[in-house]
Amino acid sequence: MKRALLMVDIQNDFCAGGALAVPEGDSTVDVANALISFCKGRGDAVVATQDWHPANHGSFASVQKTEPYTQGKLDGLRQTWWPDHCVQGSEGAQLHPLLDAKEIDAVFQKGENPLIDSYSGFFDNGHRQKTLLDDWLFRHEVKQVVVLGLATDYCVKYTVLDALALGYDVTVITDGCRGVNLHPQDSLRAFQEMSAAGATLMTFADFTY
Ligand code: VGL
Ligand code: ZN
Repeated sequence: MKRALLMVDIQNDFCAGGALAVPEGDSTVDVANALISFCKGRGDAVVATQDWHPANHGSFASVQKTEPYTQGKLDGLRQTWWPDHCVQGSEGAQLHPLLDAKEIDAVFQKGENPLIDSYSGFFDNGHRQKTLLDDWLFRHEVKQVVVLGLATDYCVKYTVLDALALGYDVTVITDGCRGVNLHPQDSLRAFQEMSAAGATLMTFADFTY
């Protein structure tokens, strides 16, 4: 079965010193690099997503003139207002410099539409528009995706749920993920939701055993 490693949003703004720093976000990089090496050695594809917002993105608290980490509605959907992050072309939007980027076969950007947020690598939050990720995986005959990255409770979760709904076999590398945890149990609950929807949860050690 053809497999792809799918690394979600391992970008400067979600790591230490970034605009939307996820606690211990950097610790995903070592796991990602070890998995890249393991998966490449087995002939798997390696792909990544990249949060890629215009400066006027509607999910930014600054655009809504409100406080970051509060909530409202964007395009009829519940929305958390975020600090400005992953602005197209900025340093913060770049993949983490220690990520072994030369091994990545394709990067899929998301979140370009200022009117709607896009947590999943496959669709925007309203499932109105699709990225090129599903088509790419189909063309490369990928049936199984192995997911890790940032953030467990947002982009990893929605990417995994969409992958399952699209019919992929999904494994989540739990120790390769970190969450925002606006509420303390959010990452735990996200892992439970992914598992209940059909994802296999494994540590890096289990996966590479
Ligand atoms: C993400 C919040 C806003 C993520 C992206 O990558 O999980 N979270 N944009
Ligand atoms: Zn974002």
